[in-house]
Amino acid sequence: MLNRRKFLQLSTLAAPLLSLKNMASNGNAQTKPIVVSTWNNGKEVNAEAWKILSKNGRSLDAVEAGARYVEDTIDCCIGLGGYPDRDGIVTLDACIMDEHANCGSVGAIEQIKHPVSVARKIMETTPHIMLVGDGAQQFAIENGFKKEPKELSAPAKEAYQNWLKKSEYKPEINIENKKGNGPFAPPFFDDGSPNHDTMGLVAIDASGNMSGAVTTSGMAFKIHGRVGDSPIIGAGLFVDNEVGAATSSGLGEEVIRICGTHVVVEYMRHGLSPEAACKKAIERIINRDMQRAKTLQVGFLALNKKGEYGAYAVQKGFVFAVKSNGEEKIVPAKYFFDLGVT
Ligand code: SD4
Repeated sequence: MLNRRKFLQLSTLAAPLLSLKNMASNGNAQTKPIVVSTWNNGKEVNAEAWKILSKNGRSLDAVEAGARYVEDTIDCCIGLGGYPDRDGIVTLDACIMDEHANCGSVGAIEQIKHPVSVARKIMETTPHIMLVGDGAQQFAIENGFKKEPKELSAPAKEAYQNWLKKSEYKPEINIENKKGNGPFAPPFFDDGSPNHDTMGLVAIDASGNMSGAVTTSGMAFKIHGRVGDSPIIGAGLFVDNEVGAATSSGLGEEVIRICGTHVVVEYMRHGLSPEAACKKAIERIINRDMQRAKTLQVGFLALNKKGEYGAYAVQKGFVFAVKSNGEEKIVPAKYFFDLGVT
């Protein structure tokens, strides 16, 4: 039986559309610059980006620096230390987009430490947007990126060996409040959310220009060659310098299906606040198949041109980090389902 809280959350799906006016602002407008990042390791990522933003640097440089920082750490979900696919190979997805709608992207690249910088190189030096697999790696090496060893990080190796015991192919992702286990699980917030995941960040610089970047090792134990939403412009990241920017985390297939971040930005274009826009995009995922939605997680995070930010998720547990002159904090996103262990 649904408890009252869950009923209230679900009933919002059936509620008539609120007027755009009511949803237009959540009142957290910031002075620029500002950067917002997914998950609670967004705090350190924001700090890296802030080194550039606070010196009147370009938002494109700031988001790249933030993504590179986390690509250098050992993390379940980002960089070469992340969990591998079901063949035991780490493949990375990343993208970047600037204020002129220039964008670059890499999918399923192997043995390259900074896929976000490869994405930027593609954006700045080729007529293309996306390179994948061997071609992306070849391009990276030709452009001075070092080919790194293939070995898994110690925690990834342990997680993979555990997974191999059953080799269950379950693309169920990241329902934080189920409390995972394994080497990357702790530390958790009190509410059960983990301290890391795919990194998506969007920023406004002192000149008022917006950029974004995403970097990830994607879904753990995926089929070799699978590419998620993260490197797909309009799915894992979208920036429109006149309106705002959005990024996503969670089960990429669900985000791709609805062109998630493009949808969020379009809702903002029509006057919705970042949080309301993220909520409307999440509703699309839930309305498609509510039973299925209960088994997965997707979170959207958005920032509008005014510096207002907001997020919404399918499940409890998605958090994001904010850094501006006035604020430095982690914010739990609102959500539809609380299907936790309680
Ligand atoms: C993917 N969206 O590969 C990524 C994974 C992720 O939280 O964001 N996890 O589908």
